[in-house]
Amino acid sequence: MNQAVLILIKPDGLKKSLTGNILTRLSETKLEIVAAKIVRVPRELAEEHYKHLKDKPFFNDIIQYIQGELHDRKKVLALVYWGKDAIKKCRELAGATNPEEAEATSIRGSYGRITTSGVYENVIHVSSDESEAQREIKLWFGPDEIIVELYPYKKIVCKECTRTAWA
Ligand code: IDP
Ligand code: MG
Repeated sequence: MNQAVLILIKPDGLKKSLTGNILTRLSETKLEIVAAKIVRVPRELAEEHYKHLKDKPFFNDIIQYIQGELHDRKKVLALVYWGKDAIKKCRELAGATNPEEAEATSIRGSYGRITTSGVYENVIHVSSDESEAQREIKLWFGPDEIIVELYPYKKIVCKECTRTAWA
């Protein structure tokens, strides 16, 4: 069954210059990239993304982590991969959440670490299931930023909108 999945290369992945390596690993899946962008992550987006973890003791740490506060890289690379069993394939390649428990050859096993303050710096985010993938993709991307029609959308006419354009 074709699925979409949100992938984030987290700030530690960018700081360690792992973008190429991670994308090469993901290309083993033969999935299609249908959206991609660099994002400076506002706190509200970070909190919404990780809202299922808001009662965890490490919540504030992972908000800072995904915003790049720990790595002097205040951005993530966000992508949507699409194709057969996309979530399972990408989660398998990513490996377990705890990089010390992740298989050594997985992305997290190869490149992740646990900081002295206990944050799992695991270089990549992969949506965990289909409903989370849909929630996350809608949070990170608008319909116009994805080159296939994943979910129903509507047209909004906004005459009074202000937007940025090239001068
Ligand atoms: P996932 O990224 O494998 O889906 P989640 O449980 O959704 O795992 O956790 C989100 C992120 O929060 C993880 O990728 C990791 O960076 C961090 N994290 C999760 N559990 C822990 C923990 O027990 N200690 C420290 N950091 C954690
Ligand atoms: Mg998760």
